[in-house]
Amino acid sequence: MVTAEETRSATELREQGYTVLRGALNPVEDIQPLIDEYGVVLDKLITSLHSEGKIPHQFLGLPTLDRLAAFVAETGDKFFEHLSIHVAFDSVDANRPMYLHPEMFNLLRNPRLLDSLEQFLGPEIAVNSLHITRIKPPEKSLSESVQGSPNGAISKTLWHQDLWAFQTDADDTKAITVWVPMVPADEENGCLLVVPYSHLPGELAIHCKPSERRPGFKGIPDEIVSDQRVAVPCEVGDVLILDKLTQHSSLENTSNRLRWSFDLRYQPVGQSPGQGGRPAWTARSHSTPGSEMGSFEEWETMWRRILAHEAEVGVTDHTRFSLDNPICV
Ligand SMILES: O=C(O)CCC(=O)C(=O)O
Repeated sequence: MVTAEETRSATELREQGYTVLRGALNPVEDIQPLIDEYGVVLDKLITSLHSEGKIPHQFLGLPTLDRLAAFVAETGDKFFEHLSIHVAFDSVDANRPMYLHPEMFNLLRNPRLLDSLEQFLGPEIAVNSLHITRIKPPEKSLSESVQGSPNGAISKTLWHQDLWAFQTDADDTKAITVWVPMVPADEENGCLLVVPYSHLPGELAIHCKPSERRPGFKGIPDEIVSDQRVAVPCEVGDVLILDKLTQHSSLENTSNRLRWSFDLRYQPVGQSPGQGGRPAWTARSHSTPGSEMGSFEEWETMWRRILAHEAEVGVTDHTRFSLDNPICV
């Protein structure tokens, strides 16, 4: 059932390229179980890394959010894959770590979330495999190398449009970005910045890859991004929806608090996912409920198969960075 409020959100997304669904999720029922699960997974990870002599501290006595921030600040991206559902196209390791745990699957298939996405995607909704974990400790606690070369998973995210991360066969796919904060996100701890209406020209803005002049840079050069930038603070339970052409970035975490979120991608069932052969799986189907992925175990098995297959055949980075524009060199 589509309410008047939902219709306004769909109009807002179409017209300005983003919309915030305030209170779409219940912090206690929908978010806290995932925080609790991270606490357990992190504890096991730290215990095992420490017993193998790979980390000197166990960050004991800290609540989950502080322990997560302290662990990531100290280890950077070294063990980040264990905490991340993003699988980059740069490894041929079938056993690479990934955050494959039940509460993550429960968030991807959360009924309240899917209810709120129907207004944008219709009644047949698939999860695109382009989903990313962002765990950003205060910037000042990060190593100098991370601060000098921002890594959008653990430090600020540079300007980009999400379309760059899709292959061209997904150009017509009606994928949307669904940004879910695990903690309140504001201008101090690095909420998102968007350029309203930047999706309307309909073309991919120039995305540069790292070059001699811009080592560590990947994205749209700041100087060609409009000044009309809007910060989008969110509370836990809010969900930010972005068009895949909307230009966005994140602010730096200048606070003393953690900034933690997931950016998920959903699309209508049956459209091309544009993810190098990784399938989009059905999370909701009113017409064929039996096609929905029913259990965490199925999801885990799907990913284990994907990783094994990619290790066997090799994977290629399919993103659309350029160096042929003068601004990129
Ligand atoms: O959370 C962030 O820092 C970046 C999120 C993002 O780029 C996205 O949602 O596409």
